[in-house]
Amino acid sequence: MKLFNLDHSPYATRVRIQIKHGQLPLAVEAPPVQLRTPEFVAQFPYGKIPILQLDDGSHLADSWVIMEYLESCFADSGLLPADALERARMQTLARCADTCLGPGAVFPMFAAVAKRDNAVTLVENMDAELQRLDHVLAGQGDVTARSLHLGDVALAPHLSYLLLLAPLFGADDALGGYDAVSAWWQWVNTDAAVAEELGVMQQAAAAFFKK
Ligand SMILES: N[C@@H](CCC(=O)N[C@@H](CS)C(=O)NCC(=O)O)C(=O)O
Repeated sequence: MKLFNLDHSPYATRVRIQIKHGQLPLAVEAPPVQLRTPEFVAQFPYGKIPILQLDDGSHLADSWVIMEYLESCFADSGLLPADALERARMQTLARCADTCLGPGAVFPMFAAVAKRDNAVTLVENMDAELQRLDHVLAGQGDVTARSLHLGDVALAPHLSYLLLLAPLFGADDALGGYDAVSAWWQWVNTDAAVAEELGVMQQAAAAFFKK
C-alpha cells in the first residue's frame, strides 16, 4: 500500500501521524500527477489528497475513510478505542475538526492569507469555534487519563493550522482563555508522532504561503 501525500495538507498529515504512530509499513509519496489538474481527476476521481493506493492498484480517498481502513488492516496500531462511549467521543473530535473548526475558522483564514482582509470577522469566527471546541473538550474530562485516538489525530493538524494562521490576522494568543483546548493541545503534542508530523506540516505550510 502507498499513501499519496502533500506535506502541507492537514488531511494528509492525519494519515502520516497514524502511520508514524503505529509504524505502519506503508510508502508515503507525492502524487504521481499534480493536484487540481484534469490528469489528477482522471486518475483519482475524488480529486483530493490524501489518497491510499491499495496493492491491487485501486484507490481509497478521504482521510477518515483511509484512517479507519488502516486501523482495520493493522489492528494493533491502537488508535481506535474499544469502548463505545470512547469511540463516540473520538468521533466528536473528528467531526469538530471537519464540520466546525475547518469550515468555520481555518479555511476562511487560509483563503484570506493573500489579502489579509476581514480580520475582525475571521477572528470572531475563530473564537466561536474555539469556544465550541473548549466546551466539547471540557465535557470529555481529563484527556491525560486516556490514550491517543483517531479523533485527536484528526483534530491536531486543523488546530495547528489555525495557530499558524491566527497571528497573520492579529490573534497572537489564539488559545488564551480556552483552558480545555490549551490542555488538550499541550497533551496531544507530547506524542512524538503528532509533534513530528505537525512540524513537517507547519514547515511545508509556511513555504506554501510564501509562494
Ligand atoms: N474530506 C477530505 C478533504 C481533503 C482535502 O480537502 N484535501 C485538499 C488538500 S488539503 C485537496 O486535495 N484540495 C484540492 C481541491 O479541493 O481541489 C479528506 O478528509 O481527505
